[in-house]
Amino acid sequence: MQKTYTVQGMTCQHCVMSVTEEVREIDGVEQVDVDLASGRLDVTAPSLDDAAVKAAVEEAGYALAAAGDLGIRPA
Ligand SMILES: [Cu+2]
Repeated sequence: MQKTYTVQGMTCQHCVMSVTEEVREIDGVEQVDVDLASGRLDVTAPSLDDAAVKAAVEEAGYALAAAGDLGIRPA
């Protein structure tokens, strides 16, 4: 499955790398794609805990967007 979130606060490619590295550390995550311009975060995993994604993004120093509980983008 793939889930898409919105990350706030990223300003450069280094931010993208930080978020990517942290989210990659979540158990079972197969692929992480971050788009700096839109703040779009795509995560691919067999199953995915939104709270774990939120924690990873916060660990990197950023936040998921307020839209929706966890910044999850509507499909
Ligand atoms: Cu940065």
